[in-house]
Amino acid sequence: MERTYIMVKPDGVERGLVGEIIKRFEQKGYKLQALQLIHPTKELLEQHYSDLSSKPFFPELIKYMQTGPVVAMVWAGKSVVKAGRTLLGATNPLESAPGTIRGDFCIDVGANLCHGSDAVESAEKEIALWFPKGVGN
Ligand code: DAT
Ligand code: MG
Repeated sequence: MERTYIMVKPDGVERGLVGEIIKRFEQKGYKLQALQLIHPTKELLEQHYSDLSSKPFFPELIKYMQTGPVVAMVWAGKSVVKAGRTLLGATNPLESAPGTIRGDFCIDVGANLCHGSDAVESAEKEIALWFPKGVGN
């Protein structure tokens, strides 16, 4: 079964949107396989976002991701990687469609509430990175 890595970022946790984000994946029909509240280290975040290390916003991104705990999750189901990205909405919340999580709840690309893997291979890499002991099933 296809899996993806979904993470509620510090602003999503702080704003009390964890339940709302979980609800949208549940009501779509996806299955929650693992969930953990994590205070990520700089090293973990730099690995997670290694593809973006040359971007000008990278230092700020790593700093923002350490402003509070994140909720790390694994979701499973048919085409969950692509459909998960659709549920999240476009990266820039000003371009995210209404009805998506980012489209409904935020306006700032630097605080866009949630992360979702962009491909099956990156999903498996991210799951291994955030759940090094495995997801238990
Ligand atoms: P996504 O999170 O939609 O996969 P991404 O992988 O391109 O987007 O970027 C990761 C995060 O980095 C994104 O969620 C928010 C931040 N980011 C991306 N582009 C940015 C920009 N132009 N300015 C500030 N932050 C940005
Ligand atoms: Mg990305």
